[in-house]
This record gives sequence, structure tokens and C-alpha cells, in this order.
Amino acid sequence: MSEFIFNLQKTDGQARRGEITTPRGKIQTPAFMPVGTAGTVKAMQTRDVKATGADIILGNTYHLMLRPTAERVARLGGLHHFMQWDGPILTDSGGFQVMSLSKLRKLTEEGVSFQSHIDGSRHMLTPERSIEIQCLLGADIQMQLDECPPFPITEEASRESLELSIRWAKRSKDAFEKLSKPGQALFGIVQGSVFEDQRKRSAEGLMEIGFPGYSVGGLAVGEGQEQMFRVLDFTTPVLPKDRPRYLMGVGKPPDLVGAVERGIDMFDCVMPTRSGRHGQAFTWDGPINIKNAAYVDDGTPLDADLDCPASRDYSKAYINHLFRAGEYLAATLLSWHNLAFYQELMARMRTAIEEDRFAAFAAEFRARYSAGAA
Ligand code: PRF
Repeated sequence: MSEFIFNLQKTDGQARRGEITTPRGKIQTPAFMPVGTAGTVKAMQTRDVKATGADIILGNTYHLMLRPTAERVARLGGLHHFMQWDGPILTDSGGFQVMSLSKLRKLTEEGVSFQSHIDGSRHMLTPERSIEIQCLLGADIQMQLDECPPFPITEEASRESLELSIRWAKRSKDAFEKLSKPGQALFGIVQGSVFEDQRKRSAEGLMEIGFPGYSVGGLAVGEGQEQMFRVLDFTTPVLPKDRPRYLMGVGKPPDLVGAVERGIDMFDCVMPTRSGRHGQAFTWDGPINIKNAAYVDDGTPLDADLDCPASRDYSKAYINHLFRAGEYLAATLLSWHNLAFYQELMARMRTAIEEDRFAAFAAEFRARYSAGAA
């Protein structure tokens, strides 16, 4: 079994239930991918990430190329072995992280040169080098190098940017065909900001090159949920039905529900882990801040129905205490709970699609989530 396969099993409106098969295991879609930026889902052990129900995690070209370097990871047996995660790994290509994290970046036709945010050293990321790094890491699903322009952007600047991303898509694919192993997949990334004609042009340019999956980039960059949904409304219908669609860097629970409703199959976001480290817990009644005085004497768990020790076994009062005392375990327990909550949300969406009741599920979810914690 050395093929990348997407099997679309069921649709309910635009919402899709599917399964991706990779040589390292299957991914149930719609899927949420926990972010393991620097070779770790922060504060978590991989066995616990797996137990929350995650089928696949994400890693970052940008961080790993700088430290400990892709060559070192490859010498040490690849990213899966290095971080002790045996399921599929998706890596982002680096361009987005260069733009948000590095200093003194310079974008040219060739690629992007930048200074490391860690030690100021100079580096160059080209489409070819990004694929080389992703192959050294051993990523099962790889991303083309793209440019994620800022928001807002003029129509003209966005058009130039998306055309560059299409040219980089072609170079990424050529490099991937030379360097990849059977069963690995490369996704193209649709750009075009909030402009309908540009999203169409971007998707068509990528489809002409041909990819086993398509990412939607350039969203969740400050345009707001309403605009993001509007862009998805005209973007997913132009993508091929038989390929997975990945919305990059999204989002909050209501963003995930609205995007699945609009035909998205895969997500990644730092939200559950990052906000967990800062004391925010996700619940069906909306997010709460566990550091709040309201929880100092609350002996109830975050979610007695979740099959996760952090959600079910410890009290809110205990986690509140850990945060107030500055204990490391605070970050671990809340990241763990939030990851379990996100995976349960995905599981419920998958079941709702299977049972042809996604619209009702979404309405019920929104009503309760936005009403807030009692
Ligand atoms: N491109 C890439 N990675 C990304 C994005 C993008 O546009 C986004 C946008 N939300 C997150 N991560 N390569």
C-alpha cells in the first residue's frame, strides 16, 4: 500500500465525509490537524495527541530548517521517528512563516531570502529547497511554496502575487516528482485574497498543473469570519470534488463548522494548544478562562463526557490552581482538553454528515456555543 487516496464517502449539502489513505495510516475527514511546529505539539506527548483522536499532525519547514535543520532530522531517521509520531505528518512549506516570523525578508521570482528569528543567520527558501526540506523531514503531505499576501491588499498586487504562487506551484511539483517517495502527496495552495475572479484563476492555474489535494490559503489573515465564508462560498465550488480541500490556519470552533458547511475537509490551527497554554478552555457553551475566580472552588471537570483525562478526571479548580501557581502541568492539561474537544467536534461533524443532519447539527452547535457558559 503505497498510494495516496482520497475517498469521498458521503455529502450533505456542501459538507463532505471522506477518508484519506496514506502509507502511514488513514485520515478521517473532515479532519483537524494539531500543530506540531517545532517537532512537538507544544506541551503534549505524541501518545496523548493520538489518544485525543488525531489522525495526522502538522510540522513546519521554516522552524525545522533553522533548528535542528532538516539534514539533521533526516540523519536521525526522519521527523516521524524523531518525534515518535507514527501517523501521517503534513508540513507547511515555509513561506507563510517566513513572512510572519523572520526579519529582513526579500521576495523575488527565485524565492524568499530571510534572516532567522532565532540567530539572525541568512537563508533562502525556493520552491525546490522547500520540497527538498519536506522530503528530508519525510512529510507525507507537503505544501507548495506560496506567497500569503497581507490583508487588505489591492486587486493588482494580489493578482501579481497569486500568479507568482502558480509559478512556484509548478516548480514545487517538478521538484516533488524528482525527490518524493511513493505515497507522498503535494498540495497546491489557492490564493487570490477576497477577489472572486482571482480565486477562480488561482484554482484553475493549479488544477492545470494537477495536485492530489488543494489548500485554501490567504484566509484568516484579518478579513473576518463573514468575508472568509464569502470567499469559501465561491472557492470550494471550483475545486475538484474528488480531491481533499485544506483550509490553512483555521480556526475557532464556529469557523470549523462554517467551513465544513462550505465544503472544507481539513484544518490546522494553533488555537487549541496556544489558547490552552494561556488559560482558555473550549466548551460546548463557548470558551471560558479557567484562571477566572469563578473556578477556584469548582470541583467539576471541564467535560465529563469527553474520553480524555484532562477533560474528565481533573476538576476546573485544580487546573485553575495550576495556572495560578505557574505550574507546567497547567499548559499540558488545558492543551490536552482543547485538543480532545476539537477532535470530538470533528467526530460529531463527521457523524452528522453521515446521518444527513449537518444543517441541524450546525444550528444547534451555534445556538449553544454563542449563548455562552452558564
Ligand atoms: N499559506 C501557507 N501556509 C499558511 C497560510 C497560507 O496562506 C495560512 C493562511 N491562513 C496559514 N498557513 N503556506
